[in-house]
Amino acid sequence: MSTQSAQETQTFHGGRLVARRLKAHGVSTLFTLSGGHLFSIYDGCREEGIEIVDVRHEATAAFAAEGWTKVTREVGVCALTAGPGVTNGMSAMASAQANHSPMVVLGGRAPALRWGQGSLQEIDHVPFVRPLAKLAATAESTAEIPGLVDDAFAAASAAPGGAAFVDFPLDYVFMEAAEPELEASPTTASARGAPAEAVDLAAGLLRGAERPVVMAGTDLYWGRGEEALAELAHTLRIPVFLNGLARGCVAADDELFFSRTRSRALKEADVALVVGVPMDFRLGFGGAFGEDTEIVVVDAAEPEREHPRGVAAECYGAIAQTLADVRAAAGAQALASEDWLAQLRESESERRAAEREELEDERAPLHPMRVYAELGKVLDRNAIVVGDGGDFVSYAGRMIDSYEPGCWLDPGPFGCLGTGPGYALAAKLARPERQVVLLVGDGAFGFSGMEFDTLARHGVNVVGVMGNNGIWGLEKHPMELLYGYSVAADLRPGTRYDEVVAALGCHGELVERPAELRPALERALAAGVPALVNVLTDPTVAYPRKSNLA
Ligand SMILES: Cc1ncc(C[n+]2csc(CCOP(=O)(O)OP(=O)(O)O)c2C)c(N)n1
Ligand SMILES: [Mg+2]
Repeated sequence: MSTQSAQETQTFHGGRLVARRLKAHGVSTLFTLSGGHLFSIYDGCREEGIEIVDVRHEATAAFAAEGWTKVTREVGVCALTAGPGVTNGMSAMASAQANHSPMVVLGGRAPALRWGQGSLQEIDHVPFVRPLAKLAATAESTAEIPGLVDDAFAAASAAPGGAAFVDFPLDYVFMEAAEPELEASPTTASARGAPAEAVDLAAGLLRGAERPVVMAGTDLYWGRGEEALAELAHTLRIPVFLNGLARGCVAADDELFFSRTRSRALKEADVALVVGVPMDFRLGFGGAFGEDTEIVVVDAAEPEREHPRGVAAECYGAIAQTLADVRAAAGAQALASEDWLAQLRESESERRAAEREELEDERAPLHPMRVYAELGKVLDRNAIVVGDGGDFVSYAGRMIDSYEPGCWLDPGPFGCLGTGPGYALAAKLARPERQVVLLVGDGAFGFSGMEFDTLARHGVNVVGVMGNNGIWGLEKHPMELLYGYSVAADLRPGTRYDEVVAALGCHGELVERPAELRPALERALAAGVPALVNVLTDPTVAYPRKSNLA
């Protein structure tokens, strides 16, 4: 480290100051789409060795930042140009808010000197970004840039995570200032678990349980609680159900992992340890559990919304530590849960056996289940699978098994179509040695299909698998059920999206019959360029849906 006086004499332009703080926080990659307001940040990144990955829509830049975070648990960063660049990135900020994904959004901004005089793309982003962000602020001088970037990382990372937004007036990023002495990487999350009384209450409830369950979600992943959860579940013998980013935190082939019996298990549980997941629509607003189920909530922070039902214990604090403390307080002896586990295993096996017919379905166009049966045969254990679509992705949610944390990326409860290519781009850049497979509906493809150009230009070999049913399936089927007809729900059947990506420099495959699928997948995975396997799927198949969205 250089001395204080040496640092004070050295000045950098504002963009370089931004980049130097990014580097200090370990950022290697910046997602962006060009705009003059960002040039000096680019120049700074170039000087600091931060890779600049440019995309075709700012939504993708911001989704890629979120995707980076989701795969690595390191804060992802994007830079959006002033005005429309920032407005285009707002869906991703909302998505990060709903997913608790820490990310930093850097905004360009019209010059401060002329503020209010009508510069190009002059608009104050802060008021409309603030409701979506952990922090929304404007640099008021060049000198304050480094501290503000640090504030953004700290705000984004504090549980619950989310987007932090800082914009930089054009004049301030071109001007120079000295770099203050700052810590190398100042953000470290608190590791303090929940208070002892809450932990003891939770442990006592679990000790008395005969039909315990763990239902864990996204905050488990953010809190790096997978090992503590596995230890607790295995010691006490508790079946585990996972959703969101918690998928893979207990491997799909772990003897305590269950998925098909979720409805039954949650309803019949006497004690449910609900870890890192809100009781929102995905858990029937608490109604997924039985009326008499005693709920023990474990999360990183107090909930943003009131719990929709009474809970018996609440443990708020660092999740990994809290789970370890609950395990210690509950003792090392297994619960009396073996009968319960055996019953669940039996119904899990029955449900899986009942799927066999669909998995072997010979129809053309294909049944989505057949698509996943074939895909399952070529996926590596650590493949990263990204879902972007309606029914096609609902089937994937059921069928794709995850064995490691950070291997399943869906949009989460904000449910924004078009997230997939950004997530997949970031995932493959962060984990180039792994398979990254993007499952995409034909409808979803329309939002960000141009990003296959981005994948081709940057040599990012994502393999897309499209369920092309020629409809907005997840909307068409429910509307027909409700009204007996549907509007605004049809797309063009059989569109050659494979030819679209081929025109963009990717490898395209069309699959019309089941037997063609596996060889096409193998060719796509080996293509050495990004690829899309355009699978024609049966539009009459509707995902059997139970969850109450409203
Ligand atoms: C940005 C956005 N717009 C609209 C929706 C509503 N929506 C949810 S699923 C869906 C249909 C998706 O169609 P497709 O990707 O073709 O998948 P399919 O259901 O046909 O398998 C729509 C329109 C949404 N979730 N996000
Ligand atoms: Mg569709």
